[in-house]
Amino acid sequence: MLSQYQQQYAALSDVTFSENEQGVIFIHVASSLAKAQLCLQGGHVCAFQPQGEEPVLWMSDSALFQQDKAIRGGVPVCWPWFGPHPNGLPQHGFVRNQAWLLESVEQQPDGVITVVMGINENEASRALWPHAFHLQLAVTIGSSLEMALTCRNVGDQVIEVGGALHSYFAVADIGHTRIEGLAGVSFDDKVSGEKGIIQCGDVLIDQEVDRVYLNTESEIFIHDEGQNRVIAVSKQGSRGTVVWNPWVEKAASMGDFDDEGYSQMVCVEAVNCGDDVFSLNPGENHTLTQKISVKH
Ligand code: TA6
Repeated sequence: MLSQYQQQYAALSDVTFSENEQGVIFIHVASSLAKAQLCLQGGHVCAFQPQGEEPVLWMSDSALFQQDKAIRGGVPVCWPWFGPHPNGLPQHGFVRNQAWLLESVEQQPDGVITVVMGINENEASRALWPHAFHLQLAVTIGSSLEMALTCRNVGDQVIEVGGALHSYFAVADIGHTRIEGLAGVSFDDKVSGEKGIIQCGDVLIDQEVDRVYLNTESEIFIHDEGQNRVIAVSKQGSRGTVVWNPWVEKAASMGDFDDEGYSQMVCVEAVNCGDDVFSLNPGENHTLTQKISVKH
């Protein structure tokens, strides 16, 4: 597959491909606008760095890039559900653990590059979730990063679908970071178990935080004060926003999460969960989008 992709897209000098020892294929983008790295394992955006900026996405130094393993950082795709499954199926669904196919790569005259990755039902997915689907992630790389996750019901039954773009953002220092845009929004706290708490002001993180904010379509502003920048995250097709930082103990308990990594990351996730999961009739689509940009 690697040589096929290299030949197919040889004319795009800003796009190259590589494969690691575990057979994971990476797509490297280096244009005048930004650098990015994607991989077909999990349909995963691993890195994004606009020209003149520091990296925007966080990736654990001990992340694993291998078949059947979710990647600890960047933007994992959670689908067809977010979080734990009532029947003990894999947390955050199964597509982040599977190899996707590269469907297309295009570059516009202005230098913006769009990479489309896709996955269909397969023997492994049917064993977990007996439905036919096509899932596609279109990643548009320019001075901002746009992601559009579109699922299509290609079966003959109604399916219920949730999911998330589980984005890990890089910050200089979590102690000098605040998250604006959720004031007044009700959230369920997965750490304390409390539900229906109203957010007062910006979200500050000085302990483990795992919050599901409900009924919000707000744009989020991550004030990365240590780097004098704001990471703006807007979304469509989702009414849930999750904010997560594992803090010291939970970070240390995850083998693929750097022990000190918690101090330089925060997850802000565009989510379809709870009463925001949706039913798709045969032939219907749903698209979840997010746009990530850096402002000063
Ligand atoms: O989005 C927050 C969360 O649901 C946390 O509860 C934590 O489990 C995190 O996702 C990471 O999950 P993972 O399965 O990738 O380790």
